[in-house]
Amino acid sequence: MSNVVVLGSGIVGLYTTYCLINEAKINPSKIIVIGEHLPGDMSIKYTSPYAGGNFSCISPNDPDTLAYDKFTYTHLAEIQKKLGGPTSGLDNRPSTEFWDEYPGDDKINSLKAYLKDFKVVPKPQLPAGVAYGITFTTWNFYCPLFLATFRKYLEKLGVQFKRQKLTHISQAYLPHTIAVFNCTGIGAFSLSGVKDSSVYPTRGQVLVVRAPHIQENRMRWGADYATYIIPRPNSNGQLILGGFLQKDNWTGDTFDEESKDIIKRTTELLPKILDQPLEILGVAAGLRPSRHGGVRIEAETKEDKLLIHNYGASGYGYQAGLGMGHKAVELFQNNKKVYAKL
Ligand SMILES: Cc1cc2nc3c(=O)[nH]c(=O)nc-3n(C[C@H](O)[C@H](O)[C@H](O)COP(=O)(O)OP(=O)(O)OC[C@H]3O[C@@H](n4cnc5c(N)ncnc54)[C@H](O)[C@@H]3O)c2cc1C
Ligand SMILES: *C1O[C@H](CO)[C@@H](O)[C@H](O)[C@H]1NC(C)=O
Ligand SMILES: *[C@@H]1O[C@H](CO)[C@@H](O)[C@H](O)[C@H]1NC(C)=O
Ligand SMILES: *[C@@H]1O[C@H](CO)[C@@H](O)[C@H](O)[C@H]1NC(C)=O
Repeated sequence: MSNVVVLGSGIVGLYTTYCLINEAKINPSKIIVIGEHLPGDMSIKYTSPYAGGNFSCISPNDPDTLAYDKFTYTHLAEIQKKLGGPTSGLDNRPSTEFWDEYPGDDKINSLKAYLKDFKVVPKPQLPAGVAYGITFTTWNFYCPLFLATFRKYLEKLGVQFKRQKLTHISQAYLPHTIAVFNCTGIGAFSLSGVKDSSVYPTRGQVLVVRAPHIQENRMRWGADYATYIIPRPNSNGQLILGGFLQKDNWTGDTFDEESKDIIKRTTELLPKILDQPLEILGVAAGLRPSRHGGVRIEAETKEDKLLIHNYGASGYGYQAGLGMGHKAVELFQNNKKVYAKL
């Protein structure tokens, strides 16, 4: 009768649930996912539907993050297959990334060991002001669709989803709960019992446009800006144009000046976007759940129950989150006393 609670139904909570089933071999009917917001919802407190949704070079260069990225990239084919193929909203697309400054050997050596079709762009082909560029085959997510498909897949296996807002972490402990995974994203800032003041938002704004003729990713990383173009797979031609990385800005409002700036930068980076009249479908702002010191994946024992934190994925929940879930579930499996109760 004992059960495992995953608090949070964003991409990090879903990946963690997946790892509980596929790695720790937990019977899905013993898992309950609780969230104030569930796949299908849109709210500024729920970051996952707003992500651009590609695997990119956005994440930092520390060894842990590089390992989470690699784990995720190399296991996404398995998830795509289980979720029914490209119609799940996850598929491969070509990508080009440019940097105004060389990102460093740690990053590049790590990426070139596993990215499919990795190539360095020859210097003469780099746009003005760009120091380094690569091309590779990446993973793209149509985030709202992927979240919904992932939830359906988990529900079909027997996982329960429950809508509930917790005001204190203790409410996550149901009568038979032996472990709680804390995947609350930006919510980790305000939940009492585990208030983490290291958590802060990095606001982004994106445009969703219809541009079926664009089927490639392109990014440019500058010292104080990020410009990106991300097609949404299986979305009837939707393209994400971004973006902004604004620390400590909590507003979910969108701004016309920012939209204009995004259009200017993205169409300079990939002029063929304008081969068709620009049809804007929507403008959205989202809060990346950032954390000073990086993601927190840690286990604590509370009485004889286990609390495993897994939050702070900032701008890379989709591309690193499966590796984060893997590590969090490993902490659970390593606690033989609690794990043995299942
Ligand atoms: C503009 C933009 C572009 C992005 N692009 C990319 C990209 O291309 N690639 C990428 O990898 N990442 C990208 N990201 C980042 C990505 O969206 C995040 O890393 C990811 O969504 C974080 O997921 P999460 O599961 O940690 O949090 P969330 O999705 O916010 O989920 C948190 C969950 O916890 C629940 N919760 C929180 N507090 C409580 C509570 N007290 N009680 C009950 N439930 C609670 C919420 O309801 C929700 O279910 C982007 C983000 C933005 C804003
Ligand atoms: C895709 O790229 C954009 C910009 O580079 C970035 O903000 C976002 O986090 C990336 N998405 C993923 C899933 O990596
Ligand atoms: C999750 O962690 C955050 C940050 O420490 C904390 O505020 C929140 O209470 C925790 N939630 C649970 C269920 O442990
Ligand atoms: C948040 O960002 C918006 C848009 O860039 C800006 O107008 C606003 O002043 C910012 N707010 C804070 C508190 O920085």
